Amino acid sequence: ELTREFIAGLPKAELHVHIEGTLEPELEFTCAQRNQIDIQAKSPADIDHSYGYGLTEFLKAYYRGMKVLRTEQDFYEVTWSFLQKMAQSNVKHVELFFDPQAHTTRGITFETVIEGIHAAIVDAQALGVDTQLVMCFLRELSKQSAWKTLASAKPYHEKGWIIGVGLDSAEHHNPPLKFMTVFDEAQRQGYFLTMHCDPKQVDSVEHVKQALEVIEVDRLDHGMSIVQNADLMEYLISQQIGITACPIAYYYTRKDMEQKAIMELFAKGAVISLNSDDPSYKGGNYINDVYYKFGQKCGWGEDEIVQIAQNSFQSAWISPEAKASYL
Ligand code: ES4
Ligand code: ZN
Repeated sequence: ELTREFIAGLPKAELHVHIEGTLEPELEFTCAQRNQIDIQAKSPADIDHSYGYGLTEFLKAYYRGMKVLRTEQDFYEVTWSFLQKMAQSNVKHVELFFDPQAHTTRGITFETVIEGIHAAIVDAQALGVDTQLVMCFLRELSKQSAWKTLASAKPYHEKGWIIGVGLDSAEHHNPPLKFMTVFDEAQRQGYFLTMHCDPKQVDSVEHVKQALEVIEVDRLDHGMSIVQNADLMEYLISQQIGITACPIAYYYTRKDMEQKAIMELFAKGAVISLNSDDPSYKGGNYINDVYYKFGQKCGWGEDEIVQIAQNSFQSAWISPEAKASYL
């Protein structure tokens, strides 16, 4: 029988979490006060991270919440608070998404964002949490804006502070191909590549196909619609390309955990991991909650959960030596 204690004790990697999506009401309130931003809340209890159904409604809440993040200290604190939780959850390795354009478009500099986040990452190493940053482009913004962001990131990539690039936010009419040349250049510069492909997006299978065959991503975020195309699924599995599932997060935006697709991918030997996505906006469910709730739903025991944790390290962007130390 699966217990919370077993999951809590298991070393894991979290590969799909957005730092802005970990901002809890308490810190949001603190930052709002410190920065004198009126968020119409007299206390953290007045801050509501719930929203209706669907990606658009979620994104509205997500962008509204992060407006209180303005200074290096704010970015430090949101990251530090999250990484402390990861240390307490036996998460050994985190690949952390951040959305620089969600801040630069509000007049916050790229430097402010990355310096704050990075300082917390350095401090969390002492807690036994190893963290790497993955910079996402907002797909509803222009290709030119993504190019500019890639240029801003260059000195930090060269220092080893950012290892990968991803693509997130509003997917409708914003397919992977829109950013093909930007991803080509990122790959040339030595970044790992990943992309969100929402299984509920109308062109989802086509987007997965573009991500795998044209962009040649190193990992796929969501992408659960891949089970609808046997050739693509066979390619993902034979190439052992990691795929990150966030079943509890899906439940909050789509009322569907994609359980069937996840179980099929798992049974067929795909390197599939379980992740939290935006825990503060998905009912406060962090990675151990995701493992427990989804594991229960599937009727999994310890063996399956151990395999999921192994998959998380297997598909992490870490050295073979580091991987061997976790497996
Ligand atoms: C996201 Cl759930 C989701 N979908 C698309 N983009 C995102 N960014 C943060 N969470
Ligand atoms: Zn995500």
